[in-house]
Amino acid sequence: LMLESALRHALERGELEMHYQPKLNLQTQRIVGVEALMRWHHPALGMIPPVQFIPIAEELGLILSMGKWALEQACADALAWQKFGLPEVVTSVNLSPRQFESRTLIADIKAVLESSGLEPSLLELEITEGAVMANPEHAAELLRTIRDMGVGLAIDDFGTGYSSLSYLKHFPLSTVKIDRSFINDLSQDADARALIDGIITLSHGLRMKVVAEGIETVAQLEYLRSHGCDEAQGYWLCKPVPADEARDFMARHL
Ligand code: G
Ligand code: G
Ligand code: NA
Ligand code: MN
Repeated sequence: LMLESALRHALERGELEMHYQPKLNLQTQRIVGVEALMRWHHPALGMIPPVQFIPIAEELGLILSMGKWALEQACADALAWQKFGLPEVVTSVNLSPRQFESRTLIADIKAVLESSGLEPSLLELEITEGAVMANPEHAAELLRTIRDMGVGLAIDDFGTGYSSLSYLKHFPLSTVKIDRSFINDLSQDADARALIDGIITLSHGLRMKVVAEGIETVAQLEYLRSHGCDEAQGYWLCKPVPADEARDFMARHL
């Protein structure tokens, strides 16, 4: 209850912050993207993790304004990195199911691209299986509109939700993110490896890029590289860090 009322003021009080986790291209060894992840720094309660506050924000409908702010902040940071002289990277922003259902989503994306001046191809939106499966026909139309704007679309936590594979063919997705639970089980579980291999083959067959998340060991990295996975993110490379640290990390890893 206390968290609820505190969250209502978090945005206006400047308590929200975006952190960024770099993504490595496994073939070129270059940093090619970052995932933007929201952080709430409450003055008394300290750092509150998104698993605690995102569901509350969803419930209270606050996720719409918070999500719009996240999009604006991520695009602004991306543009600042470009002006700093860094090579272009794709910035991925998580969209909650509530945002995905919002009538203003398309207008919000257009507005943030226009006001920031960021190239649409340098923005990617991460959505979950649940968000698109709630209303697949409506989702397909929305996704096509976003795709036609030149913005990338990733399906997040793939393999954990509804296991309907047919929608991968119907939705104009550019990226599949293998859920970190599969990566975690990779070394001791042949079934996890079979699933990973299957997701990579399937995604490439449908002309989608594959990103593995939650890479914590070099063994996991090497497995994914040798099995054709395109990109990786995880603590092994870099944890999510504030914008200036992300910029410095990218500058050190050209
Ligand atoms: O670091 P991590 O604890 O950041 O994130 C935990 C969960 O919170 C993830 O499922 C992630 O997708 C979600 N999350 C993090 N940042 C955002 C955000 O900006 N918007 C939404 N909708 N979800 C986010
Ligand atoms: O659900 P989503 O994929 O958006 O969430 C990303 C979450 O994964 C964030 O909470 C982020 O902090 C976390 N994360 C990123 N890299 C790693 C990792 O290597 N190991 C673990 N356990 N979590 C990670
Ligand atoms: Na995500
Ligand atoms: Mn994920």
